[in-house]
Amino acid sequence: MRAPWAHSLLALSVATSALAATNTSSSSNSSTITAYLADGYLDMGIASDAYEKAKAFVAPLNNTEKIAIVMASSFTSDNASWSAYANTDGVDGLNFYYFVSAFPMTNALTQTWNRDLIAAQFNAVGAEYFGTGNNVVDGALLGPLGRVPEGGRQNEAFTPDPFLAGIAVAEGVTGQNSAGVIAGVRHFLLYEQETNRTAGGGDSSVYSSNADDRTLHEVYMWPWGDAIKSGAMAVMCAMPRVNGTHSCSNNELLSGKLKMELGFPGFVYPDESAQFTSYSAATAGLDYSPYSNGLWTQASLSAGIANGSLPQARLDDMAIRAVLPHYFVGLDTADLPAKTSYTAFRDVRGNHSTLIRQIGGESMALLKNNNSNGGGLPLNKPHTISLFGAHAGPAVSGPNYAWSVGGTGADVFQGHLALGGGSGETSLPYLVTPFNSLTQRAIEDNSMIWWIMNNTFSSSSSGNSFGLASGTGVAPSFTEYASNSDVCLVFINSWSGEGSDRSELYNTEQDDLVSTVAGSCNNTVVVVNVSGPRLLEAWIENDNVTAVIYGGLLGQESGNAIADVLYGDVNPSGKLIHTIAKNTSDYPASVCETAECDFSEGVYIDYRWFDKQAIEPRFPFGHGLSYTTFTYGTVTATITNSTALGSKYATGQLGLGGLADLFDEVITVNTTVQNSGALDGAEVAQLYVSFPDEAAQPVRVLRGFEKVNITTGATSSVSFSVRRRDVSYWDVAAQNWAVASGTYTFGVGSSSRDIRGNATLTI
Ligand SMILES: *[C@@H]1O[C@H](CO)[C@@H](O)[C@H](O)[C@H]1NC(C)=O
Ligand SMILES: *[C@@H]1O[C@H](CO)[C@@H](O)[C@H](O)[C@H]1NC(C)=O
Ligand SMILES: *[C@@H]1O[C@H](CO)[C@@H](O)[C@H](O)[C@H]1NC(C)=O
Ligand SMILES: *[C@@H]1O[C@H](CO)[C@@H](O)[C@H](O)[C@H]1NC(C)=O
Ligand SMILES: *[C@@H]1O[C@H](CO)[C@@H](O)[C@H](O)[C@H]1NC(C)=O
Ligand SMILES: *[C@@H]1O[C@H](CO)[C@@H](O)[C@H](O)[C@H]1NC(C)=O
Ligand SMILES: *[C@@H]1O[C@H](CO)[C@@H](O)[C@H](O)[C@H]1NC(C)=O
Ligand SMILES: *[C@@H]1O[C@H](CO)[C@@H](O)[C@H](O)[C@H]1NC(C)=O
Ligand SMILES: *[C@@H]1O[C@H](CO)[C@@H](O)[C@H](O)[C@H]1NC(C)=O
Ligand SMILES: *[C@@H]1O[C@H](CO)[C@@H](O)[C@H](O)[C@H]1NC(C)=O
Ligand SMILES: *[C@@H]1O[C@H](CO)[C@@H](O)[C@H](O)[C@H]1NC(C)=O
Ligand SMILES: CC(=O)N[C@H]1CO[C@H](CO)[C@@H](O)[C@@H]1O
Repeated sequence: MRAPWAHSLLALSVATSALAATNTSSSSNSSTITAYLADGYLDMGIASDAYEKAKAFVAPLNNTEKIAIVMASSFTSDNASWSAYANTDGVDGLNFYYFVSAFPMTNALTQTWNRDLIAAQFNAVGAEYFGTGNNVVDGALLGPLGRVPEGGRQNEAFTPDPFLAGIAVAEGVTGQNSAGVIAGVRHFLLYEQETNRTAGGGDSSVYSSNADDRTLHEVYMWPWGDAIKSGAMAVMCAMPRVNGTHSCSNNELLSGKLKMELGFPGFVYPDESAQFTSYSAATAGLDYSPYSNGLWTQASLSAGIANGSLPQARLDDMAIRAVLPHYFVGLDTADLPAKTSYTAFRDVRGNHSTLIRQIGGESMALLKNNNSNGGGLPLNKPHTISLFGAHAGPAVSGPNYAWSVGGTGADVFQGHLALGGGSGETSLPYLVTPFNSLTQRAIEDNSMIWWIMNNTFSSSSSGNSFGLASGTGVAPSFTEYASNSDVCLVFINSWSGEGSDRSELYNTEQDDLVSTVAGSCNNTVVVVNVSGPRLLEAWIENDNVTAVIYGGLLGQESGNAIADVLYGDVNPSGKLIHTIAKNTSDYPASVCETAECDFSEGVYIDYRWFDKQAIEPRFPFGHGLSYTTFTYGTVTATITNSTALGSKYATGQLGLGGLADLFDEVITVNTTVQNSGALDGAEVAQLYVSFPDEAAQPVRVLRGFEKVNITTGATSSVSFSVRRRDVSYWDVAAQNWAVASGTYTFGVGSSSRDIRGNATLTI
């Protein structure tokens, strides 16, 4: 069912790592990096039992059976029986199925900065996979990370900040695996845009991402370490090339970086149009392929074994890696239901709608709020309310829409937007729009509610001649409704999806709508749901715009979640996961239109770039207000493991996620946060680290966050645990993570540009 452009992701390129270079295959190219689990190079840790079971399962099999496994076939023989995995798309809910839930998209989920909710959503999605008989989730996207603000899949991804993405994906992987399904993580690596990811089916013009070694490690590989450490057992390689070589045939990337450096013990599988070679994909490190497009068959792989193109040890390793995740998540003992058809009534939703609404509400960031003169938020039983914009209510048909935005360059959705396109488009069973939920509120509060659910409605065509005959004394026009309302709610969105990047970061039609309404309404509240960063410059400084709430795409309960925040049932606690710039040109990168895409901005994406260049953002990364206020206490920083910090370079054994000591907790940073306002609320306290010069790091990087719920007047203590890797930089010459000597500053605050207290430490 999936379109050929369905997923893609990442390919790293290659600086030969010291670790990887030592193990080369003797049986094929001497330059080929091998990463056979049987060589014992990896401490299997939490995967040890699964590895032993996988080895025992594969040991008696003959090559026919091993090849069947790796080419995603099922078999039953004297020795064993094996069922191919059932994988399907949908990081935030199953694609295509009826009677499944449409969860908030990952960009919204991440805006909660709430570890428990991230785990809970991924677990609930996993439960719906299990219930429909699917056992591999083509799931979490660490690629795209977010280099390109126009990137079409930013709504499926976490955030351009590698630290936050890493913490979030770890929660997600754990949550999903514990539902008894295999959390697939996509796409390895440097897949940062849709444009030219395919080239009319041919491979020659698929773009190549070229990043330097330091950028590769400090930004793009970083969150994969967390994913693998937490038990990611399936990794999808991507459509683009890296350093000129297709990701799924890229030995340096798959065997060098993913398996030898990040200690990945499971299987690599290709995106649907991402496998271009047969033996060299296998020797590069591709393990399992439901999408080999005929490149892997019993005949071709047997011939490869026979003539030496495919080493026997490699086939054995592929089979073991393919089987290991089955044991890791307990599919050997689970009672996985038979896979259901897309349309059969097997309702797997449980009570997930409650979680969906909670996440939606907790994810919205309050960017601006001027509640003097009775304006702004939260709303308090307004007498007259008007709703403006196509995003306020349902599209003319729905709730689901064309699956692909590929090639359309769609930037605005003419209806309430709750999902992106492509593999991010879960099948909505229903959609609560703001129109639904706000009408209900108006009924409860005895308010009066008007609407114009069109971005360009022309008052002249509406027939002013009806005038008073409309029955309310107010003709349906932007200005008439706006000037007669206690509060004017304007709804705007930005749409994108797999297969197409956005063509703009703001939309004139929508911005004109906001300005028109604000021109006649001194209490204009704007609700923004985005697929990626959206500029707000056209109207953000207008004093009549009293409040702005901003979030990702919220799934099936979208309208309820928005109303919960507008009316103060939920006190906003979302924080931006990307920087909102004043100008498009303030961002360091945009869509690459050529075959070679050089990541020349290096590690400086999102706020790292704004800080380096001293560019004032409109709203910084991490920003988000509350209906209450928070006061921070003194910050302290203490070394908790000086043994670990005694050596400059990481020295531990290679385990899942990287060298084991990278994950040692070495420093604790403590502070307190007081709720100094009149309402209960939650604050996301953020830890930013500034390094000594030797480390050559950005001005500050996020290295911790804690979301705390604090009742009015109360004080919470907040403690950040800093790992060795969090104070390390990638030493290109040494090909290892190093801790620089010198003074580190630990700044704690409410956003990346609102540091409330610092502590320093010399290491
Ligand atoms: C790509 O090439 C650059 C420059 O040679 C190198 O630093 C980088 O590590 C390579 N990337 C990968 C994934 O091999
Ligand atoms: C592998 O084993 C199966 C059944 O156990 C058998 O049918 C098949 O012929 C064997 N293949 C080879 C190549 O020996
Ligand atoms: C061996 O290396 C050559 C050149 O780098 C490459 O074309 C070929 O595909 C490699 N063979 C294998 C089995 O990896
Ligand atoms: C809007 O204008 C009205 C009429 O002048 C005034 O009563 C009200 O306080 C104003 N509201 C805001 C939020 O400024
Ligand atoms: C909005 O209304 C105008 C007329 O005022 C109409 O031309 C346009 O098609 C409408 N837009 C949508 C998306 O329905
Ligand atoms: C603000 O709204 C008032 C009507 O309440 C209007 O007279 C004024 O021009 C508006 N100001 C701006 C800057 O749009
Ligand atoms: C990349 O995409 C752009 C815009 O679609 C196109 O003009 C260009 O030819 C493509 N480049 C390659 C190498 O395919
Ligand atoms: C401190 O670090 C050392 C060296 O990595 C490690 O062996 C030890 O387990 C750590 N201690 C604690 C309490 O984490
Ligand atoms: C705060 O507490 C409320 C009420 O118990 C709960 O609904 C909400 O999820 C909590 N938020 C956080 C961030 O823990
Ligand atoms: C930091 O806070 C944690 C949790 O409250 C506490 O256990 C720890 O002792 C504190 N550390 C220091 C150095 O104050
Ligand atoms: C914290 O340190 C930074 C520089 O590292 C400085 O700009 C900022 O003003 C300090 N903030 C506080 C609250 O001390
Ligand atoms: C660095 C590394 O992982 N080296 C391994 C290479 O493979 C041999 C066995 O074939 C292991 O003993 C080494 O540890």
